[in-house]
Amino acid sequence: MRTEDGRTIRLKDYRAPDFRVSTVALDVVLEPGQARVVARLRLERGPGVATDRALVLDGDGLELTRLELGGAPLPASAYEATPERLTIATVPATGAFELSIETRLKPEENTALSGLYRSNGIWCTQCEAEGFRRITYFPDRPDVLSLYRVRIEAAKGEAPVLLSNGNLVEAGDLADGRHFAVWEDPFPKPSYLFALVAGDLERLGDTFTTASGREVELGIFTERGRSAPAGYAMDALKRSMIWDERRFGREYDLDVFNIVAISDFNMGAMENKGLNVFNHKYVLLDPQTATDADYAGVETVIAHEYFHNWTGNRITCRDWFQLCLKEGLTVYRDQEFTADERSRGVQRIGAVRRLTALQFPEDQGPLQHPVRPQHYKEINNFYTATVYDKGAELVRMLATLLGEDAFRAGMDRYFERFDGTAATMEDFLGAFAETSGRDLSQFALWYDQAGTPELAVREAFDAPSGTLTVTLTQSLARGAAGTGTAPFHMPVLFGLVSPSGEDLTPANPSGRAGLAEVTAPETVMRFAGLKERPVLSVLRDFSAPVVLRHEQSEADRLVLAARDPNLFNRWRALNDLVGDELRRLTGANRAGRTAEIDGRIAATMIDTAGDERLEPAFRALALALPPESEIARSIGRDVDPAAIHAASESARVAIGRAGLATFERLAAAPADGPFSPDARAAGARALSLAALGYLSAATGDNGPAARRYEMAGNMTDRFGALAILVQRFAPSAACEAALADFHRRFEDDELVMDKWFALQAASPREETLDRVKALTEHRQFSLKNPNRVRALLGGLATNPIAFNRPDGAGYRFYADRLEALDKLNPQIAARLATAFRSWRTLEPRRQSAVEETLDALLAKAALSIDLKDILERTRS
Ligand code: B3K
Ligand code: ZN
Repeated sequence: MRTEDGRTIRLKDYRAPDFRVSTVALDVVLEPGQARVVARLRLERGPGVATDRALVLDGDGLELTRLELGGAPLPASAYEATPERLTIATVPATGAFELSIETRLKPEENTALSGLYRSNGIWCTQCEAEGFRRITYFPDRPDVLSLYRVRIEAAKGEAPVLLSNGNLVEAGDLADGRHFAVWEDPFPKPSYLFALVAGDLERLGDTFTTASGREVELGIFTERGRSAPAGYAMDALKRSMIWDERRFGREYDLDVFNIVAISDFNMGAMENKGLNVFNHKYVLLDPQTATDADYAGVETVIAHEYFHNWTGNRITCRDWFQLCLKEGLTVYRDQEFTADERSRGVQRIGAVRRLTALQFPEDQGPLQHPVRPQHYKEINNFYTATVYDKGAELVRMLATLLGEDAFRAGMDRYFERFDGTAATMEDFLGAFAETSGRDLSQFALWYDQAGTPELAVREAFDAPSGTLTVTLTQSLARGAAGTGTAPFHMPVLFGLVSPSGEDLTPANPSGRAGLAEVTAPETVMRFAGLKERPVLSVLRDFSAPVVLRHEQSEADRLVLAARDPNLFNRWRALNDLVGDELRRLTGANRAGRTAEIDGRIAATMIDTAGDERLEPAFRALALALPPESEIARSIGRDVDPAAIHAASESARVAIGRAGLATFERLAAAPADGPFSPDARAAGARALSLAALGYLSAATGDNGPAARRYEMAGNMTDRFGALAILVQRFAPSAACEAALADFHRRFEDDELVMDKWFALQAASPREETLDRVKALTEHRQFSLKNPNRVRALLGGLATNPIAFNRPDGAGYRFYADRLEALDKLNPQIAARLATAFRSWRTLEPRRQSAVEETLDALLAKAALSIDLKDILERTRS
């Protein structure tokens, strides 16, 4: 673990690499307890680099066992090797030269899961962002692109399958039951896209013919006996391949595309060229063990990693500051895929819920940073909601501003011009500026100015002349990142709606109807010739990532909630109405008063849920209360999470009572038939479970949920019912019985056990903390498995009551486990530590409890750079 005080790396200090590496020949010998790696690099000094500049290669925890320059061993006096760096003072001034480096690794002891490690007996690698330097010394930066040839050798019994990037060019048996395989990747790539997998794996195979007639062998590799549940992932892969051809004209480029499912993995998946490595959570599914949300997650992640083949791999990033170039763009692409494959409106609502729940608090707190950060200490801490999700919003805004055809033309230009290179945000935006002829310099501010802008909307209607005047005012407060506050160029989609739901949006002679391009601090729009005052539906589809301040009457919002032709805004009107109510109820709650949710709002929710003309998934979303964390963020100061939780609960009970008949009807399980994971069937299940939740709240009777649990024919229903029992009826005999039954049924399935751990950790009671403590001692809990850690500790962190106990016990316990985790896996520890990011908005007692906890943890001697970086920024 690196604990040396991290240097700050700055975008403005970027310099082209001193040395290029044209080819890499890796020879990896896997043996019990160790791996030997020989890397033969063909290097050349970059143009204009001083001829006496030493060769400095990155390392991380490496042990050098042999070094040759130009085929001859180097004397110890000619170089300096530390675990972190290899420095060779004198290398040829001109021309190419060869360096051969031998290192010895201990994959079994690698609990950080970065570099080469072993998971359940399977050797695998994770190199993004800086894991390759844990395998061999290398200029480990994304702008060094090389051709790789990889030879892997292992015992055939232990590792019958040997995989790396590209195409298989040679394989054969060796003495002593060993064998080897050689893989060659014809596309130059940065070291972070290197991958190797070796183990006793089972293969699910298929083929795909690209638009130009190329045959591609598809393989999904899993642990023995688990390839059947990879069928849906394979189907999602083929759909992704067709979609990228049709929508973006992008074909796959190698003869093989392999995916490997691994049980210990730091994130969702990794887009290594031709050899994606996945957390098995995003590959393995069957109706008895996976929920509809799991199916949707697999589809998204499979698509996302596949789409990286063009946005990330064929065109990569010049430096890690440009991370959004591949991540924001690829998230945008996977969102569009989901919108086309499922439902555009429902997809958009889900994406915006995610953005406001995860990115807004980051953008509005101490961990704030621009979509393109300007400095970092540990790059792994910048794989954030801001880079990914806000990054995707920026691409979406570009598409909205330019329109579909001009956006596609810009993408085509980008692919054409930068294929095979390591590019920047300027390169990307430049392609669009060129093809559209538009000036995107103000738009580019979105990448460098941190924070969520506010968009204030004022309306004035002059009845005699029938004129509506709308004033849009944008502003941006300077936040933790201290970046600029100049006005942005943003697309604001809008519409005018008659009280009966008719679309009155006037045609726009100078542009697209319903699109306002806001560039100034204040923009005024006038709509004349209106017979009556229309209802303004603004920021349709959430066309810009802003906090909207629209003083709109409840009556107007109720019109939009019931009738806006724009499905997204219909949802948002309802969601905002409910959000305002939850804030009001929270205030009343803290003042010791009782208050009830407005009956008209509850009625609109219930009517929407019962409206058969709407798709079930949308009706289910209409029933979802705004997340409590979202209410906390919008309150912004002196937050009492327990009061917000109580407000949500009382609203749920009141809505449940008001809509009892509707909820009884909807909660009846959807008709039995063969299970289908498609969006429509999933939407129907979601609606019925949401209704069951309200029914249970209204009646206080656990019977219906307990029965749904027992009768469930699939995991969505079973888990949905169990969640109601654990969230609403714990502690109770019914709840304990269901939890025990669930454990009995699924104890051998790791992925289902994650659900079991997560659910218990999320039960909103103070005593849950003791339960979580006990579960950390459970024989099936381990700090070494990221999924299990995320389930139990991550589950606790989202628990409004147990985590935020006023006595601070939740924070202290959490910090204690972070410290232990940090010794094994700094990346996961740092990620979990972001749970404290909104601490300054808490009421004083909890705030000082967090402060003490952070200070105590920061005072510990041996924290990783990763964890320390998050804690320091959070505390600042
Ligand atoms: N590119 C990887 C994430 C790597 C994270 C490194 N800490 C997965 C993805 O975004 O597709
Ligand atoms: Zn990605």
